[in-house]
Amino acid sequence: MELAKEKMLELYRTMFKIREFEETVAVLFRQGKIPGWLHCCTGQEAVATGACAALRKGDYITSTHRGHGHLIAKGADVKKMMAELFGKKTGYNKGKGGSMHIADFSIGILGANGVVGAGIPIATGAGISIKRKKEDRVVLCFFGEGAGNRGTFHEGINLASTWNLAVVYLMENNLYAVSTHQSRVQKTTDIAARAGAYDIPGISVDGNDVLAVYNTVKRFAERARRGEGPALIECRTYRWHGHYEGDPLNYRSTEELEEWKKKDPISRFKKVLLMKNILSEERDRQIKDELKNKIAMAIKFAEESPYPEKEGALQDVFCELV
Ligand SMILES: Cc1ncc(C[n+]2csc(CCOP(=O)(O)OP(=O)(O)O)c2C)c(N)n1
Repeated sequence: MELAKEKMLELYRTMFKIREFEETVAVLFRQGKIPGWLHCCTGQEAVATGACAALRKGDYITSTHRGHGHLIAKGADVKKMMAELFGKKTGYNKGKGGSMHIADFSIGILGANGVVGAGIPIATGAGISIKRKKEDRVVLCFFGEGAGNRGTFHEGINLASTWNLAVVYLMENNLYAVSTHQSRVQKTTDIAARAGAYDIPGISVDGNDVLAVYNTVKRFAERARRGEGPALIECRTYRWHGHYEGDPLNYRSTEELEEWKKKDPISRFKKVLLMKNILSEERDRQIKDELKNKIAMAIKFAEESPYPEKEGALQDVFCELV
């Protein structure tokens, strides 16, 4: 189905916003302004963007350690994200959680997650809550191909299939789990075939094609919303940066990276938009300037925000039992 012009432009804007966020925080990290660890998703923007655009505001997502793109695409506030990355009090977790622990329940973001594969049972659990409360929502569960080899993948999907839960499991296959190529830990390359073990639909799509991701997620999210149960989608993509910022990257070749850069999801989609006269070079510049400005404002906000007081270090850590 052909999307409306505004929706197409929105996809383009979101992908660029993610790219700008990631490229900027990578520099800030090298400058020592962001503490801790940083896992960027540059190159994978089409997955987060296409998938979240296929959801409704009330739908849930679960994310990963490489979650900035998922959060931005689901509508997170980049100012609060940036402040969190800086460790500032105005951040999503008052600066005490950092990049891998951002959540915003008000817009269905059930959390990034530093534990690989841990979002899968959370998504299944959210699916159970939707079913019990008879709500009109679906859950979209993002995880990497590394996580797909954990027990949580099989346990989570098995239960969702048996109980017919409204969860779409989306594997972002960027080929590497830290430095380990998928082929070293997994014989099959046909991830979608695993869905057969749970008697649910499984499909692999080009994860650098935002429209392919959008259409596929839309189809299976609507199917789940109708009560027809979960699905497994594999999106094939590639991360341009290292596993973490500072990764020596001695496990893959620059030729491989260059090949994937030719499939850049943003410039590919720009060509489509230009061809359809939805975008002009001038409008493209305007969009990029607006979004660069938005990210620059987020940095200003983060830089000008205070650090949390040391007296509050143990607040929000343990929950009060009533
Ligand atoms: C349970 C667990 N095991 C190991 C780690 C260390 N670790 C962090 S990220 C990662 C690789 C994850 O790969 P994948 O799921 O493919 O996601 P990607 O990094 O490619 O986005 C590993 C092993 C962890 N955080 N949690």
